[in-house]
Amino acid sequence: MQINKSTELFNEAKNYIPGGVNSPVRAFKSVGGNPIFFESAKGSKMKDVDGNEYIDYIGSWGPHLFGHNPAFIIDALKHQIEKGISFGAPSELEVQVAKLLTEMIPSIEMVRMVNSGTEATMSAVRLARGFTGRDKIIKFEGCYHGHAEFFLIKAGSGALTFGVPTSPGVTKNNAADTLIGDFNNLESVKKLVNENKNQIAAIIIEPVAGNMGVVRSEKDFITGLRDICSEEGIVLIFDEVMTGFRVAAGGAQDLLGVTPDLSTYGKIIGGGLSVGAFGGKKEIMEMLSPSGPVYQAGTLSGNPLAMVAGYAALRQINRHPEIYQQLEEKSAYLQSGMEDCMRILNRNFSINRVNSMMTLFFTEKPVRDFASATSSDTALFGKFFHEMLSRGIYLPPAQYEALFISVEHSNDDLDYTIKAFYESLKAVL
Ligand code: KE4
Repeated sequence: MQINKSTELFNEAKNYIPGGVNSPVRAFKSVGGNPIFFESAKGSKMKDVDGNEYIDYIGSWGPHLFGHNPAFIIDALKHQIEKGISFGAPSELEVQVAKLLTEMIPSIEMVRMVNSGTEATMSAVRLARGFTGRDKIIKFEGCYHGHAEFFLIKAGSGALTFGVPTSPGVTKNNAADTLIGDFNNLESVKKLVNENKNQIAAIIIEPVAGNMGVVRSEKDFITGLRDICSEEGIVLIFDEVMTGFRVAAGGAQDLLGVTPDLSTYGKIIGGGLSVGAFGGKKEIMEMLSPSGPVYQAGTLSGNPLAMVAGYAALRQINRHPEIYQQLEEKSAYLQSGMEDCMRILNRNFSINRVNSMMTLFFTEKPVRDFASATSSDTALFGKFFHEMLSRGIYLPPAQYEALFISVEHSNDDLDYTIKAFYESLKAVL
């Protein structure tokens, strides 16, 4: 496998871009080696600048439910691009997307479009603080909600991967207002709520965590959070940036049967373009400027080009809910094949999967929380990652991430991946 041009580009990139990348988790820091630079992608495949082809399980970190460059999104973009990319003024497309989101997610009575998951979660917390008049929030160790300061305390994803769960630059006051609960431990939440009576504006959670690796919230825990928030006047925010339209047509709130007060979205709802959204109860959302005093804004929020891509993706989901059964079958087939391989190799690493998001943890303990997730052997993961890469399988370059299966992953792709998995695991054990 030739990767000369990738390496040249990375060395050049480091002169102009911090760490040579525009998002840290892409940098291969935790797995070693240099990141691969890509040139094109279609369906389940990506091609790098040296002409190597890979089966892609990152899917741009979640957006590509339908694989890369699905025709129905490309056609929508081509049609719109001639008419206008961004107006900085309202367009019918924004109404269509907002209306469709409220039809597809029952808890969304009103919604505001933004440009990333971070903007969505950051704005949802500000709205909850404005609505309740309270300052504090509870987040959970290992959950990642984007890079707003008050989230970068014991965060997951890249922050955890690089061993800096609490980032420099986060002020003491920010940290003081962010309380940290233990995922799947309701007692830890009850303790924080009792110690901070009437001071907590919101509890924000990934209802199915993807950023400590995949860890599903347990029923008693997530229903207990709902009860606590209802009793204490705390806004329950489901961060569905990753799980929204990924784990079910109605997202994690549909799958788990728990209704949040606010939900945040990103990734899939942009069809691959920069779109985020937050929405929920009308009485809360109407606190947002210009209908209310809580300020939030964005130059490119709801821009027509992003809206047509997002609308095309959402409409495809709405018209074809059967894709989730297809994704379940594909993903279960891959998991089962991997487990068969581990049985042959006499290993029992934990695989956590919720529909088409999955993590192989290099630990033989069941993984149900942050502590068990971080018992994984990240060095072994790094070696495994490169063995798979050398066989043309592109996995997330970090243990504490989720991989994603798309509707475009064929049985041949999955069979080839299972074979590569066996050879790669054998090579590193
Ligand atoms: P963005 O600002 O990256 O669009 O979304 C932040 C975010 C918020 N909430 C959840 C649950 C998320 O997973 C994310 C972003 N996910 C990471 C992958 N674990 C994005 C990849 C990256 O940081 O490059």
